[in-house]
Amino acid sequence: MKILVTGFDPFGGEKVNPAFEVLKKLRKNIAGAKIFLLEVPTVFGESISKVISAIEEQKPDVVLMIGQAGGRYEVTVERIGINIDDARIPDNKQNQPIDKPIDPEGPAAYFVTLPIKDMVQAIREAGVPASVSNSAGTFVCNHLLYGVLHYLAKNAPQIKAGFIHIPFLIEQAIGKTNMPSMGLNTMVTAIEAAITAIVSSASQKKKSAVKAKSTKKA
Ligand code: PCA
Repeated sequence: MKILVTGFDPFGGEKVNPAFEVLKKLRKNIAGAKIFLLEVPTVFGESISKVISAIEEQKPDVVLMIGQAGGRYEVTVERIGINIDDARIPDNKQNQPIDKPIDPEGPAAYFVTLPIKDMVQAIREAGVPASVSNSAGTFVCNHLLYGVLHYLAKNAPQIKAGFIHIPFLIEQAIGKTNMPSMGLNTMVTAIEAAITAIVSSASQKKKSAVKAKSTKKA
């Protein structure tokens, strides 16, 4: 199994993005899956094309995207990507779309195709607070999530994809009053637990498919 894990670069005046910091510390083999890393620019449009090129080149089985959600307390596994760009701040190339559909011809939303509840449970069992999130926002993270799900639905529905938002790192919270934050190693533990859940749910599905096949024959 090949898993492409992506992380955004810093934006909005931050010196780091926890997503990219986590990427650098991930093990390259998790629960038997090979991990491929990709840094993604926090830019509308470019973020989607960069991930799609990597998908076409590497042909992964799973795409797991990671982004920073400053202000959140937990690791949050996103459920849905919606067809709208509505930027509160400019991206890293000064684009600031307001109320603009990502694809005017596309459906309103796509559900993530990864086992989000299993991922949340695995992260919690690894000792890290986590929950399902029903909105990835309307900035570049949601844009990328929708864009990738839209591309895969049309071109490669066998490839599964999803998104995890992580809080600020502890050092990013310094000077921001009452701002929640999380340590880097804790975030790495959470992401590795989520990946382990993805791998085991895929192998369970495979097993039950084989079982169904042999039952039919008998
Ligand atoms: N978080 C932003 C975009 C890049 C990132 O890491 C977001 O939540 O949209």
